[in-house]
Amino acid sequence: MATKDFNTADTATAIQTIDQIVDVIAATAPEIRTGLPGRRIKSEETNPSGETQMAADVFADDLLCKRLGALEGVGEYASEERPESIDVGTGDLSVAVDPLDGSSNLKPNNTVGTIFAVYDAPLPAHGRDLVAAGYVLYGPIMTMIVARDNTVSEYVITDESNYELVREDITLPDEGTVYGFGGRVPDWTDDFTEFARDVEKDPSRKLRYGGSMIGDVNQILTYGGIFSYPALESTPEGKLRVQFETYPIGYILETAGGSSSDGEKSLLSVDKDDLHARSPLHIGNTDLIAELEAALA
Ligand code: FDP
Repeated sequence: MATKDFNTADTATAIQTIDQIVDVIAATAPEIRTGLPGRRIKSEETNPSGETQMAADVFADDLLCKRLGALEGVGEYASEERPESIDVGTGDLSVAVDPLDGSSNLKPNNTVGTIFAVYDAPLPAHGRDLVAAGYVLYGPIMTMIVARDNTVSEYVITDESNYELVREDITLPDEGTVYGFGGRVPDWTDDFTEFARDVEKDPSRKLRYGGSMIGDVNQILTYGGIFSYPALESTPEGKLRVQFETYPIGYILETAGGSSSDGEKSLLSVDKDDLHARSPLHIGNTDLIAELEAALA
């Protein structure tokens, strides 16, 4: 994927702001993780997508809004948890965040994550305006994936003031060995069901599905293969949100040499002008995404 030129005239400031955003995400993640145990309960509120918020969603959103919004180079902040984006300053870059992806997994204590997308445009922005994206995975080890400057890196976050580069230039393995598909199987379309059954026929592949997108995506980044949260009969737009989930995840996977799709085209080419719009998501090895698009055509 070609590196994007910045829209803003002040490229040096934009690069510095991306560095600061990554630092803030890494410094805030340990605090989010420490705050989770007492917040595995539902709040009284629903988010703009109509889902009941967990106390942890609100907590993580408040922390990230305060910290990211304080950066001079950031002009707008938006998250899955608030109806509108908010103006936080005069900077040129916008940050869109899913503060706690997979938060329904807190109850059974499965993986959750924090996703961030940095756009060089006002929100809602387009996939082509992304200049960086990444996520923190709160697994047995707290790791952070960052895609920027045409490269994907992995860091281990040890505490509020330390994170260490552990893998550079991450690319998807050539032979993808895992697959995971979200949504209720009876709610899948016939074409998608047929595709999924074909994927399963290959004995070199095995099912790895956890139900938290970041955990499932990280399996693909590690082992190669395909993960989908497809269009469903009941919800043709699927479940995942464009600004906060499908654009940044598409950007990360494509930067790592894989492909992304909404079923027809790259996730980065999806045109949606609503801040909370949704899209089907398919990410993985290029051959599998090509097969998927052919199956759904
Ligand atoms: P969650 O509702 O727990 O926050 O986008 C959110 C997400 O999790 C993804 O992480 C996950 O892939 C998907 O929804 C799972 O949703 P369902 O269990 O409703 O299929």
